[in-house]
Amino acid sequence: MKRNILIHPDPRLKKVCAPVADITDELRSLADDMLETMYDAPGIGLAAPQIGVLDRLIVVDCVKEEGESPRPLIMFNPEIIASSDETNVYEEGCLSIPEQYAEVTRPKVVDVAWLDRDGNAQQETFDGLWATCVQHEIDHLNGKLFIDYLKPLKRQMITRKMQKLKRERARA
Ligand code: K2U
Ligand code: ZN
Repeated sequence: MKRNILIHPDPRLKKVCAPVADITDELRSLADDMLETMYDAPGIGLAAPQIGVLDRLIVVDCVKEEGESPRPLIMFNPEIIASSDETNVYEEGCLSIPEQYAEVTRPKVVDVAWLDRDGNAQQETFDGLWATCVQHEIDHLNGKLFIDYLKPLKRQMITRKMQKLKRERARA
């Protein structure tokens, strides 16, 4: 079922998440809920801490061309094992920081290793939007948000906007 997405600032979004010891049916069901929540947002990635679960689990699907079949990826304990010196700049957003966008520079190509929903080890090289998204999601597992790459003044401005948004939502 669709889960509620935590909004920054929230202490749970700053935590380093725990590795998944074994992939249970409960975690598989959580991953399915995360995909449903991501598609509904809509987004192209979602990390477990964003729905308040402090485990190392992310889902991504960066297929954006209409007509192309979706490619939902469920990644347990994802790790970046290599990244290119060449970098890419992308205007990022975040479902936990709605309506705020800023340019973030990241390695252009990353090799990622993870366990899939059957517990099998996977490894793949990502570039373009997939590389940006996977790095953005793995940052979430380490308590890092895209605004942490911005200058302090810009970060504080965004944080204050989110605090105002949360006050308004609480009153609604
Ligand atoms: O982690 C999240 O909040 C999901 C983000 C992932 C993301 C952010 C920036 C760049 C790539 C991925 C959401 O998908 S934000 C919505 C979005 C949708 C399409 C392209 C960029 C951002
Ligand atoms: Zn995010």
